Amino acid sequence: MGKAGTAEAEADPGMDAVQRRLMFEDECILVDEQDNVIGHESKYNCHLMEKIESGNALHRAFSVFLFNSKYELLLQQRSTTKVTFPLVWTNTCCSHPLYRDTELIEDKCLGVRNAAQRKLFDELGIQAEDLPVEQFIPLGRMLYKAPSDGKWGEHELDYLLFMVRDVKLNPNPDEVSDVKYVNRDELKQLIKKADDGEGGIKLSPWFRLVVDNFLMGWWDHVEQGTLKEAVDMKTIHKL
Ligand code: DMA
Ligand code: MN
Repeated sequence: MGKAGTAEAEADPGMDAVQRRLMFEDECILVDEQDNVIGHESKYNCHLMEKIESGNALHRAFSVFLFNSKYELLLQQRSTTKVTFPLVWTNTCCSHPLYRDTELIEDKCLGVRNAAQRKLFDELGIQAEDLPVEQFIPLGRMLYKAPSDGKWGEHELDYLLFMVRDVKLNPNPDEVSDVKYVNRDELKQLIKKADDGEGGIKLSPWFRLVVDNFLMGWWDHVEQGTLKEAVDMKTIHKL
C-alpha cells in the first residue's frame, strides 16, 4: 500500500508537509524519570497530549545554548509551521536524540551531542566542523511537562548543552523564522515584553524554565570561562 490510505497521509490535514514527515520518521527515545531507556515511539505519538496525560510519552530531548565570543546567547524564533510551539522565541536549538545507535550512546552524553550537531545543521545551517561534539558542555538535566495547544505538548527529560563559539549561520526557514544574539539586558527586555504581552512576543516554556532556574548563574560561568565547574549531570531537576 502506498501512502494514500495510511494513518500518516490522513492524520492532521493542515499539518505542514516537512513537519509531518519528521513527525513520522523521527523515532524518539522513551525514558523513565531516572532517564533509563525503556523503549521508543514516533515523534508524532510522543507529542500527543492524550498520550502525555496517560504517562507514556516521556522522552529524551536536548536544548543547546550557544554563545558567541562576546558572550551573547543565540536565540531562535520557531517557524510558523512547527507543530508544537510555533513562533515562540527560544534558546539556540532544541530537538530529540533519536532511537539509533549513534544517538543512544550514553558515555559522556555522546548520543545527545551527536543529535545536537545534527540538528544545529538542520535548523541553523551550522556546519558540523564548526561544532566539534566534544565542545558541547552538558551542564544538567531537567524533567518538565508543557502543553502547546489542545492536541500537542511536551513531556521531556531535557539535556542542557552549552557551547561558546563563533559560527556561521544559514537558518532553515522550514524550522526557524528569525534568529538573534542577545546580551543579558536584551534578554531581560525580551522577557519583560513576553510577560507584558507586548508585540505578541512569546517564549517557549522550557526556555523560560531554564531562564528562571539556571541561566544567569551559568552565564557567569560562560563569561568567566568556568563552565566545567557548573556541571551537575547526577541530578535530574524536576520542574
Ligand atoms: C524538542 O524541540 C525539544 C525540546 C527541548 C523542546 P523541537 O520541538 O524543536 O524538536 P524538533 O526540532 O525535532 O521539531
Ligand atoms: Mn519533545
